[in-house]
Amino acid sequence: TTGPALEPANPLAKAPVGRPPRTVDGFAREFLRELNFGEGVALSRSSQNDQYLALARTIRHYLMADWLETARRRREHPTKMVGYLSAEYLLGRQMGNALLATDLGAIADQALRSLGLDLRTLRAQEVEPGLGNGGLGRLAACFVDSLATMDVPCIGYGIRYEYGIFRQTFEGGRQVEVPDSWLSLGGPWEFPHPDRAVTVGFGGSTETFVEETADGSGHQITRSRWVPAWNVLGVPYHYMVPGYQNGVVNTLRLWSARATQAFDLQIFNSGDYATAVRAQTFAENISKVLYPEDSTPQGRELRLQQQYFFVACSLKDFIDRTLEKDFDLHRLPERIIFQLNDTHPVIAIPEMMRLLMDEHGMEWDEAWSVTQRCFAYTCHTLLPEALEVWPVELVGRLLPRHLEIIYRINEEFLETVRETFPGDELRVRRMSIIQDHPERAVRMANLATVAGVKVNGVAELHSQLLRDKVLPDFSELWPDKFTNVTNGVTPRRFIRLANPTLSQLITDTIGVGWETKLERLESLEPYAEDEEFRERFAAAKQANKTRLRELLAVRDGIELPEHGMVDVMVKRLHEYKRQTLKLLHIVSLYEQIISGKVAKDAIVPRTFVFGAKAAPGYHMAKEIIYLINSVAATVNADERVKGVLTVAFPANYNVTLANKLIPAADLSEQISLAGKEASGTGNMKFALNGALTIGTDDGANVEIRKLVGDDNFFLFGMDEPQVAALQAKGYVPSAVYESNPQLRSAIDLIASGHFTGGDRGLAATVVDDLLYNDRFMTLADFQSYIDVQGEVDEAYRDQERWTRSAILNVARSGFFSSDRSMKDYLRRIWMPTHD
Ligand code: HBZ
Repeated sequence: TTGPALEPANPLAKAPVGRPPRTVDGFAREFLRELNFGEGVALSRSSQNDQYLALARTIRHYLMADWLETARRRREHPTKMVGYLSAEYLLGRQMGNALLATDLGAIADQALRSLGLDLRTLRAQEVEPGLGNGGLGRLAACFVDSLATMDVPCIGYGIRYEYGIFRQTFEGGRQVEVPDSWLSLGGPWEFPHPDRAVTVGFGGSTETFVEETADGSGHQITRSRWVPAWNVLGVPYHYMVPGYQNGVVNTLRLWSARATQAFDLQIFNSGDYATAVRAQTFAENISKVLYPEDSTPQGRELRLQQQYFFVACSLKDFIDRTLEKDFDLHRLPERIIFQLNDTHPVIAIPEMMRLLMDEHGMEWDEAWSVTQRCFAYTCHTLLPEALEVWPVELVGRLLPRHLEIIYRINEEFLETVRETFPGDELRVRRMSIIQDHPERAVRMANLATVAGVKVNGVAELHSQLLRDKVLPDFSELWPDKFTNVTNGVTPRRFIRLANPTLSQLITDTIGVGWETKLERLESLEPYAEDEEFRERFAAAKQANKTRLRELLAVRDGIELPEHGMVDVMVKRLHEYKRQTLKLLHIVSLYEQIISGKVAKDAIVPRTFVFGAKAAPGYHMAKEIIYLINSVAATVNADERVKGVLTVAFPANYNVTLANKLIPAADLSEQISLAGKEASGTGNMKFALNGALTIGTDDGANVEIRKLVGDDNFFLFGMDEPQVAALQAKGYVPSAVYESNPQLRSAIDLIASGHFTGGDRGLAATVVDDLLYNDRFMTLADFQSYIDVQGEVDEAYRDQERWTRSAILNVARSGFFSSDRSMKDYLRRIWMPTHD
């Protein structure tokens, strides 16, 4: 791209050459061309994977002209962009979404049929890119989808992990992790650009030198520069992010690490192969695997390497490649706002300072003024142990220049604090970017808060608690810095793709276009009183249940009953999310039936569905998984509860499975201890698919309940102030156990070894924790949960009433579109003056 602009002689080369025809024959021809000339196989000799790859490349063609066109338009009229910096993008399968975005589903279906192939079978070949852990990663994927749909210029920056989140299997009921080699059969959705690789430094030291100031005054200043000890290459891989049927395709740019020299040929020739490739292995390890811990940062060196690697590549890419040449960097905030998805990319702040000063010659004050306007920070947690801190020793060793910069930022910041609150050294210590105990470390959330234009939480309650409990000193100092943006989910993937039957019913009823104007779901509200609509709505739910039964039979060999309530709890396994509370409910129902306390037919038949991965090193979470599987096996095999209680725990819950599970749910379990779940986004997906929620007053549940109404939401448990009060008073779980016979019977049955083949030891870890620790107050909320589950049963017996409520959940949840979240980010954070 250097030198004079190329003026091609052939006018065809100026614009994207012709789009492929949107006809069945045209599509079939494109597909065959890809199979023959792209994959190099004849249809008669092709495997299903060949066909899948050729189909993916065919669909790509239809997006390509829009992609080039979007890029050209953005280059010719540069405006302020969003640089979304996220270590995770939990994208889910690409093919269905690409077909929806291009509206090619029907054409592709017929074209493949004409060749004797089946679209559904080929779609099922795709291994989803699991480049995220859970809510935070999926949120990033929803946000880039919405920005493309709203034609907002955005580049999503992240890491192209060679191995995404592990594949979960069960052996003897215990979780076993299998590496997720999602790329092994080819990555037809990515575009590698090795020629555009970026160099990133690590280690080494800094040196100071004296320089005359740029103003010609002859003054000298001392500056610092970094001499890294080793370099790594970042190779960008581009992914298309298509808007919904609007001709816009944005870019997701994920970085893959390579060694700067492939390997040392001399050493190789001398026969020491292992030494020769060591540098390569070392470098490539950086983007090898996603860390599967989603709440307790382990402070591992490789993790900091990953974080610095991807933000260094991204900032350089933006400044050197995306911005016009010779753009005055003092005006950088006019062109970019980098949104920091949690603390994972926060090292971008000192990196920006380093670039502006050491590579672009700015002085501290100018660089700081620019940097402070280029970043905004989103916090996704309330658990103090989830806030990242990096040991000073590690940062100094890996990024010595950045540590210097962080120290200076801190010095100047603490000066402000001392000026504002003279004599308050305790406050200074609390607010410092550097903590002293238990070890000297950099507090990344403090750094982000000091440098960011705005700090936001992800639901109203969360943003309030963030101000009051997590960062109170900062909100006192800078009240206007804090804001809320309630999370959202993309209706394209989570309604249209996941739930075609409901989508058809909605379109038939309120017309087209709701997918991008989700508030229009409001107009479904009167239909809650329309009997024919209710029947169709209930039939759609039933069809989704049947679809799930068929899937789980094939996928997991799980047999679900045909009728009854489908009660679903799917999310990462965490003590604060309280899967054990759900388990106690199941065990209690079971115990009451087998002991004859309750008649079998007094209970509404239910299928309980769990989906949850545990971080591989999270021992308690893995014990809970084992216990759920043990209870499932026992309950499902017991004739006394057959047809009434069924427990299903399909392995490897992921986006693909979510898309089948959520539309089939009657009841959505959102039962975290109040004050612990920042927002939740699964809760929104369920409501939008017509499930009723049983939930605590936590995260976005609060807003869901406010919108759908108390009559259409099952609230239980303590609220956050009650939790805080109980905590202060002193919570004794064993006293709750002693005083509640129903709870006692359930826990005793587990402790007796009934579900664990008579082995009491196998249940002891979970039982002992509940009785003697119970950090998340499961027992304290037990009775309330059981009582409200009784109300759920009663409501479900009246199917007409239930369906009415389910319809109102759909009609009143339009607020939870991620398009709305993006509008809020635009107005409150990214472009506050422009409305
Ligand atoms: O982010 C989740 C919150 O728990 C959830 O309440 C919220 O709805 C969602 C989106 O805002 N947080 C995560 O998913 N966090 C992670 O996955 C994570 C990953 C790596 C980490 C820390 C957290 O080092």
